[in-house]
Amino acid sequence: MTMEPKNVAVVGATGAVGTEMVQTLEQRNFPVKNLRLFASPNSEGKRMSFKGRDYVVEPLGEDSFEGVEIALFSAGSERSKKYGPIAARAGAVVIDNSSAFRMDPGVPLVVPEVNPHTVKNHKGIIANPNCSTIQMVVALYPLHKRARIKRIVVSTYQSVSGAGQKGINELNDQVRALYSFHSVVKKAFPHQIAFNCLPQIDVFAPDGYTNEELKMVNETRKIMEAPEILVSPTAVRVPVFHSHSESVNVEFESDLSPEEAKKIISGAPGCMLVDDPPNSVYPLALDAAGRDEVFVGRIRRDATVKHGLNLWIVSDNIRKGAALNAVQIAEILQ
Ligand code: NAP
Ligand code: 3JN
Repeated sequence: MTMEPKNVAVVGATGAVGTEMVQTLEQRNFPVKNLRLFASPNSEGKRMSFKGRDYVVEPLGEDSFEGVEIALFSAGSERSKKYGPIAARAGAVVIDNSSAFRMDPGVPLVVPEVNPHTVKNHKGIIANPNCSTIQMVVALYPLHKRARIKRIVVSTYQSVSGAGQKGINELNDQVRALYSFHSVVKKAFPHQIAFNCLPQIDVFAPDGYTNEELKMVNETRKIMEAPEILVSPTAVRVPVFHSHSESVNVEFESDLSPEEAKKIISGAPGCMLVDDPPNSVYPLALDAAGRDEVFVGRIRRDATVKHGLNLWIVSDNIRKGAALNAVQIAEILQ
């Protein structure tokens, strides 16, 4: 089916996610009639390239969306809350990367490999899930369809690019500072991230979990349409530039052998099995960077519970965790 060219806007185009969105639209040859790029007033006049042409970044305003048919938002939840409904009222379908609308019952929360059928229910806004949730459900949903998941215990190892360009800069700057005996400056993270692991992503809720962890609980249930699944998360920031890794322990309702799980993952949309531990072959953050797939390995039985498996899941958080997932949603809309 040929896709009708659309007027597309990218809001937050100069950021880590926005830049990747523009590249992903180009790489997937998304049919763009006219492209508008929006960011903060600081970026006004900046030039970005798309399909060999230069585009000028414009400051975001209430009148930015006239004629826009698809608006990809990645400028933070405050901008989404304010400008998302304005864009939708102007006739655009908003695909929002922030948490602003994810748990709104009237807004589809979409991972194309899991619940593409929910896209059609949109009323102008579609939400893109959190990166840590996306890669986990892409890998677990095909296993859930076979053996029904009861409980997930997940620990994440999240790269600094999840905190945007400022997170990438901070790891870079701190490593350089430490190797030249300068003092370390901390802004993007609550502690030094270079040569460290921080068990805090975002702020703590009263129950002791961080917002990042609560997103994994609530979003997983909504996307998989399985409110009964129990999710016990710990989200950790690690000194890695790109890709999030996850250690995932799953309890199923019925038995699922590691061999069958590997077979299912091998054929599952968006997944790639990388699992040959004796030869030290398993998913790695460095290998996943810049790739589209969710990589799954170290699949093994957890003999301490009735029907348990352990897995190691790795994916590029800015790509499948944000930009690619959003562009895939736009492709479904066509
Ligand atoms: P980033 O690198 O800091 O980029 C932020 C973008 O927002 C920049 O383009 C910035 O423009 C723009 N912006 C900031 N204030 C603005 C304003 N007042 N008006 C218009 N544009 C404004 O952050 P990022 O990593 O790309 O993430 C951006 C957002 O995407 C996050 O806040 C989050 O909501 C979402 N996100 C989602 C996921 C996910 O898991 N799906 C992952 C990461 C991020 P300037 O360059 O001009 O400042
Ligand atoms: O820290 C990460 O690895 C992912 C961060 C995502 C993020 C960062 C700032 C604001 C989000 C998100 O997508 O949930 C938000 C937000 O929109 O709340």
